[in-house]
This record gives sequence, C-alpha cells and structure tokens, in this order.
Amino acid sequence: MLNSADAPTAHAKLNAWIEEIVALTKPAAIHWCDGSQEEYDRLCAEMVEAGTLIKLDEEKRPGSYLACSDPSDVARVENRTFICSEREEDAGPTNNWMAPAQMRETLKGVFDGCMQGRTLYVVPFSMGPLGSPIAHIGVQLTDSAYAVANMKIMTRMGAKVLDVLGLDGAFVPCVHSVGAPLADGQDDVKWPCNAEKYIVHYPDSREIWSFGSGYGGNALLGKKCFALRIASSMAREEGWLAEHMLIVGLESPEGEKTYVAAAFPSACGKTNLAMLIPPEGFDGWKVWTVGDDIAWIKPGDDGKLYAINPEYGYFGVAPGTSDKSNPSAMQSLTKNCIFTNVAHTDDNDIWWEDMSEPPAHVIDWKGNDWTPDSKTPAAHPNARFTAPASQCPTIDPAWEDPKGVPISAFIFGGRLSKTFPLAYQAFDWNHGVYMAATMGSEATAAAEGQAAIRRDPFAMLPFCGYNMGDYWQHWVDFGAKLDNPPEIFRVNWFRKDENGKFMWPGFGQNMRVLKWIVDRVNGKADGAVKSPIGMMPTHDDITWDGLDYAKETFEHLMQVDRAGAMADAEDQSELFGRFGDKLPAEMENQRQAQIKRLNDAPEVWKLPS
Ligand code: O2Y
Ligand code: MN
Repeated sequence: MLNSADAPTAHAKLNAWIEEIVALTKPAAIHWCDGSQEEYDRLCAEMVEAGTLIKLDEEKRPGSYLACSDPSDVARVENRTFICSEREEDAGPTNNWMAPAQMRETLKGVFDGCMQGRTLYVVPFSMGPLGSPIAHIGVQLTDSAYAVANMKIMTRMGAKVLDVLGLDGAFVPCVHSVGAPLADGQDDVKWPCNAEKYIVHYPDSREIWSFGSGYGGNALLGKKCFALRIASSMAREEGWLAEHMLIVGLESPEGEKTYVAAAFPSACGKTNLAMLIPPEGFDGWKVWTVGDDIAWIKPGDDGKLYAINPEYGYFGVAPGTSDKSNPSAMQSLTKNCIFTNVAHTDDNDIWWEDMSEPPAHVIDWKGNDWTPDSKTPAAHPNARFTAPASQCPTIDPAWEDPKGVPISAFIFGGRLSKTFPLAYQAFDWNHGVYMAATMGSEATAAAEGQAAIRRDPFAMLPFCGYNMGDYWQHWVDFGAKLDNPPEIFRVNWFRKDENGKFMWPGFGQNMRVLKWIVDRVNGKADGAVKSPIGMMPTHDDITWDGLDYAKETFEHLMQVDRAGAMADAEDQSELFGRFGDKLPAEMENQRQAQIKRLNDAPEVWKLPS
C-alpha cells in the first residue's frame, strides 16, 4: 500500500489518486522517479539483465540501447484508441467512442490487479519547458521500465516537475499498464504486453488510461495521448492550439529569423524538413529545429502567436534515415539513444534499411539471422529511435525559451502525385483552414485519372481529441480573433510527371519553397500570382542559385489541371458530409468558392509566361 508519508510531495490530490490506482492495480512496489541519470542508468541495467534491452557498443554508440518488442506490439493501435466524451457527438465520426461510464467499468475489470508482481513507477513530467506559461504537467503511472526510460528522453521528467506542481498544481493523470501481471515466482518475458489493448482518453475529465501495449504512442503517454488528443481538447476550451506540427526557424544571411509550423501526414519526410540543411546557393541561410512533431501555440500579449515544442526528444522512424536523407538526425543518434525494433549488427551496433550499404549479416528485429538475400526487412518498418532533442546539431538556441517562438506561417503538406502544385498560399485565413481541412495523401496510385486521396485534415485525423468539425470551427474562430494572423500555405513535394518520375528533387531543395514563404510573410516580394486554388510563386519568385532546374519543368510543376482539381473539390463532399451539422458553414462556403473559381478557369491553368 502507498504510504503518503513516503511520497516526495504533499500534493494531496496527486497522492490520493496514486493511492486509488495502487489499490486497483496492486503492484508489488512503488518507485517515484526523480529523473536522475543514476536512476536511468539503473533502470536500463535492470532491463539489460531482464533481456528487454541490449547495451550497444560503448565506443560506437555510447550510452545507447536496443529493444526489440513483441511482434504483436509494434505501432499505435488506432482501432483500440477511444475518445470517451460524455456525448458521442463530441467525439465525432472520425474517433472511436464509448460512453465513459461503460468504459470505466471495462477498464476497472482489465486494470484490476494488472500490475501484480511488478513495480509501479510514478513519472511526473512537463510537456514544455518547466514553468513555461505554454507548458502543462502530466503524471504517468506505469509498470513499464521501458516507458520510464523513454519518457526520460521524450519529456522533462522527475522531481523538478513536482516542485513546479507544488501543493495543488494541475496535472493530467495518465495510467499505463502493459497488462501482464506476474504471479508469485513467474518468470517475466522480455517484452510483456497483452493481446487486448485500450488507449482511452476522457477529454471531459482530462484523463488518459492505456492498457496492453508497451510501444511508442500507446505507452509514452505524454506524446500523442496528452500533447495532441487531450491537449487539443484543452486548447479548444482555453483558446489555444495543440497541433501535429514541426516548428523551424529560418534564418537569413542578415540574421533575421522567421519561424514556421508545418503539418504533414505520415511518410512525407516531416523529420527531414524539421532538420533541413540548406542546399548549395543558400550561403548564410540556416534552418533551426525547434520541434519535429508537435507544437503548442498560444496567443501572446502582443497579438502574435507563440509556439513551444512540448517534447524533449525525438521518437523518429528509423528506416530511411541516413546521412543522405537527414544528416542532423544521424548526428543526434550517436549517443544516449534507445533504438526499438531495428537490426543488431555483429559489432554490437544498430542498422536499418537505407541507413547505409547493407551489412553481410545482422540479427533482425525478430531475433533471426538476416543477410541482404533475406526476404523480410531487417528492421521493422515502424522501428524507432528515441533521441534527446538537445543532441540535434541544428537545435534552435530558443527551443527552450519558456515564452515560445513567434509563428509567422503555417504550412500544410501531403503526398500527391497529380494535380497539386509544389506550393501555393491561401487567399486568407479561412481559405487556409479549408486547405488544411481537405489535405491528405494518395491512398494508392490509381491506374488512371485522379488517385483517391486519403484525407488527413491538419494531419490530425488520429490525434484530434474531439469532433473534427468543432476543431475546424475552433480554427475559424481562433483566426477571427487575430489582428494579423499567420499566412497559410500548402506544399506538395511529390508531384510526378507522365513517366511516373518525381518532378521536384525534394529534401534540401525544399529550402527554395521555404525561402519563398519567408519572402511572402515578410512582405519583401510581390512574389505571387492568383490561381484558382491559391496564390502561386512564379519562376522569378523562387531563388534558383545552385540548382539547374528547367523553367519549363517548374511551370509544368505549377499547372492546375481543372478536371483533377474539380474532382478533388467534388470528392471533399464525402468528408464534409460525415460531419452533419458539425460542419462549419465556412468550410462548405470555401468549397463552393473553389468550385466556382475552377469553373471560371481554363482547362489547364498555367503561370503567366
Ligand atoms: O507507432 C508509434 O507508436 C509511433 S507514432 C509517431 C511517433 C513519432 C511521431 N509521430 C508519430 C505519428 O504517428 O504521427
Ligand atoms: Mn507524428
């Protein structure tokens, strides 16, 4: 039983809640995490002993570990993720919903005794710099030492958070169990988990309960569960934004810095953009990383929007990350990291697909021998690295500034092989909200015609903690209160030509588009012409130094094919129709205006030559 006298805090509500969870889950021991390096080292040593972690070669990869999960526990489980608002309509058609009372009964059953034989770790954590007016605090109770170690990298965690909390500070309670109690004398397995999983959010009472998984977003509850699902709901109530966005600072040779926040669906190179190295021809330009995944944005007293990265580390996809695709990420991974579900090399280091030339032999993520002739990948496609953000060579000097960084533009992207130009700017705030609400990536390459778009509004589909229609309305209302709202842009790095070849080189060359955005928001360029879908850069508006790129190819890249764009606008009605009376009128008005502009446009709209 918890003895409050042993607790390192006199926060009565916190101690009472822990007592309640201890009584329910019945752990063998309780450990209050202080967040120290000694504690982290001890937990990792215990996990090495238990077979959960492998300590990597200290010379090659100091302070780093490899974990390989149970093959059934390798990713977020969207079909087991629930938003349990009192009213079903408040979860909306894009979330799984269950009535809170019913879910509480269910969870009471699965959590009863679920920590038997295990230690319950108390993990106080701050999302955002300690004490920042934009930050919020959570406390995760977990029976997974792996979750604790990852939370130490991903959040500001430990005793210092209790100091900020004081005697009565607000916190989001987060209960996590791998769902694998140990009977007396029962041996543990290296990756305990349960086939039955529940990732549950109660937005009304601001609580998170996660059962059955030890992996990533299911278990590191500060990330998607708190910083997006619960925080998006808090943000709506309190008048701010919790977004699935990277944040970068773009510094000109004159030292002027412009911060932008950008949202992309998965598989669009979000981490690469967050750590972009400017290409040849951009001497003196620097891209500074504030965050790679999540942004919390609040209005400041001066009318500007200020953003923080609520996280403290990166939980990035390993396969595909290389010195070529993202040298800064690779440098961030040289020490003090946890790698999950990557391959183990014969010299006790790690490897994944496309990191480098394949080694002649590795042990794959499932523990089997692997050679370049093997038919299965050496690393799981969702294999991850957990790395301290402070190790990123491009980390912005202001990334820990408690007041945040001022945001001048929002960028929304998708992976679309047809129809959508490289970059364009919304006519105004509400047009930008419509552009973001209808974004997405191609589901499959259609044999001909318009490929179906899998819509991922604001890249928030799996992460919005309330009705997505209300979320769009929140964006509309939020913008209406701003005297000088940030400009909104759409980008698409992935358009292909008739031969199926990418038309844009991407990666560092995306800097050319970012520079146009900087020019637009700083009012330095006329810099755009009106198209039926938004304001577009002409060839002259883009900086081409250092890149040999044909003007005709650029003009082709920027064309708007009326039939394709019209088909997209028509197709959006399927998404909008799902929201019934929760669809903001402004979204349908914007769609109709888009259709009208397309009706008035030539069959193929081209940049003026
Ligand atoms: O599969 C997981 O649990 C990780 S999901 C994730 C991790 C880091 C950043 N973004 C994501 C995501 O799904 O957007
Ligand atoms: Mn993400």
